[in-house]
Amino acid sequence: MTHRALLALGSNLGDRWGFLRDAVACLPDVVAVSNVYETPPVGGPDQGPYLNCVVRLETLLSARALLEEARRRENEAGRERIEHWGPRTLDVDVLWVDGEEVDEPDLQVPHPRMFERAFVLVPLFDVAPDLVPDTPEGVSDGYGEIISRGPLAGDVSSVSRKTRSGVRSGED
Ligand code: GSY
Repeated sequence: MTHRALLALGSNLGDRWGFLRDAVACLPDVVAVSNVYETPPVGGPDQGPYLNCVVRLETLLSARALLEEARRRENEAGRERIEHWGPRTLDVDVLWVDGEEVDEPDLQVPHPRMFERAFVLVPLFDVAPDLVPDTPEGVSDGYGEIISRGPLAGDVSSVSRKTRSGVRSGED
């Protein structure tokens, strides 16, 4: 039996749209892709804004196997691990796997900060609204602002989606 898994993607270096698109195209078992949001950077040095989205998978893969997929996608994007929380071409985090909990040094699922980050919760709501609390607490990175600014026009999935009115053009 397959199970649902959620992965968060972010990019704030180089061809942000291209890195997200390539990663989504190469990830296995993707069944839904959120809108893309431009979000202020959280933590780390002074750096540019991120593009963030969340993908939903229906998969047989475990959280550990999904982490390996995530690392492969990051390496393909030329990700360099120079500075903790520093700018990056691509970040792929395993947020959630239905029925699985992991607490190991290199992998915690559910992701320990997923409910504190507006850049995760807003796109997560697009593809798995049941996982988003009605009134998220302890979110400090501009939840209301990201929602009111809305998603960017543009799509990182190969499945075309109609551009909705009121969305900003966000192509770099
Ligand atoms: O934890 C993922 C990488 N990351 C992000 C991100 O994806 N979006 C925003 N807005 N800030 C971030 N800071 C880090 S580190």
